[in-house]
Amino acid sequence: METHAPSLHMSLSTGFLSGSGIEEVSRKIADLPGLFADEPARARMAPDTLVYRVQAFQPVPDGTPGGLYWGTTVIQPGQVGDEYFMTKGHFHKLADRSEYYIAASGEGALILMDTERRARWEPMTPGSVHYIPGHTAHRVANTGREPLSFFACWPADAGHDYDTIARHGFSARLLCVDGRPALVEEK
Ligand code: PAN
Ligand code: ZN
Repeated sequence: METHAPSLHMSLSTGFLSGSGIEEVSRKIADLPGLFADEPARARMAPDTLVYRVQAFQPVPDGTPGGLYWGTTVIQPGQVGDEYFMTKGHFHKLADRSEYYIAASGEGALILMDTERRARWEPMTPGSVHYIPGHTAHRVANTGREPLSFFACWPADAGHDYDTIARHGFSARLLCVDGRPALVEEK
């Protein structure tokens, strides 16, 4: 019987994906107006400062029921004011779709918010596995001094609703308070 080498490879230590069919997106400081509480501090930073990068392997068309996607996100260490570098965060467009995140390296926090706007967070350390239930907005912050990388697996028909978060934000922000992460409610 013939064997085929898989077309995708992932480093278990960094999450870096290589192979064919990988899509990449980078989010720089200039791409993230309004994301952080201290917008003047963001606007003063070098616009091409990298905040995070996503690599995604999407073997079936967007929206395929039953399909699964795989991706790696790497968030750089850094802060805007006293808020850690973080992802934009989203609900899924098909709101009941769930997702797994697995931390590969670095230190971080998974911030979750349900539809009643109740927020909580889970520490991310290498090997920690996080189940994100449906109807739950999710975002990750890098709370450490090294890049934070994590793997994600999500349904191909989940889609991303960024709009709700862009308009209303999360109800709490992960800030560096006395040198430690603290989830601080928005006033
Ligand atoms: C992840 C995220 C990734 C980047 O793959 O898309 O970490 O975060 P934002 O999409 O919020 O910018 C995922 O949750 N996919 O569903
Ligand atoms: Zn998601």
